[in-house]
Amino acid sequence: MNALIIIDMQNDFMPEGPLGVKEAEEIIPVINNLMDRFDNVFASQDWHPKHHVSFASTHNKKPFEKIQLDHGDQTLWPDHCIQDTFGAELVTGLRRSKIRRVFQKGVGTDIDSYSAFFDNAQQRKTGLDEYLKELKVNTLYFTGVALDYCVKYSAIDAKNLGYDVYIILDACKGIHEDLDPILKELQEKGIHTITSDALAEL
Ligand code: VGL
Ligand code: ZN
Repeated sequence: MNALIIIDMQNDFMPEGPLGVKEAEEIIPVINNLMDRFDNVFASQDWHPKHHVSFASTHNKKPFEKIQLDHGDQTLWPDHCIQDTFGAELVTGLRRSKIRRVFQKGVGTDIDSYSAFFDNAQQRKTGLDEYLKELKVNTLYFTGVALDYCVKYSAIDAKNLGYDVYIILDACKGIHEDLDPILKELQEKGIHTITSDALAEL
């Protein structure tokens, strides 16, 4: 059993949003076209309370500075994906009706969550793993944003949780210009990369 996992395709991560990922809107049709090929489709949703610990504004600092928290470094971001705002909604144009369930993350005020499975201290679970295991899903295909943050950490957790993991490269966009070192790191961990064209031929 396989599943397509769509990471954080939300209005605030689109190019015009406060934490815009370059060209992120280009992958909406790519993801939509992939949906029918999978047994299950799930999405994650970055879902922060106001004054979240990951917001630079909370600390009177500038976005992209780093601070030290108990469990490690925290990069500070512009305010984004605040619960119940338009920016936190799944992006307009995504085929919402095809998504079986949406898992929210980053909901605690004092801790961030890049992964769709656990918070950044690897403590709080989102419920995604339990749900997938109940459905006997063993192979995961990741899409969405940002390839170098939430897609990356979700894929690493998925691999550690025992899934066979693929990242669909043309269905992801990253924040950094040079994604090659990240792709290399992921491949070294046994995570596969594939394109949607190659998938169509399987
Ligand atoms: C993300 C930074 C902060 C992501 C979420 O979805 O990759 N990045 N919050
Ligand atoms: Zn966030």
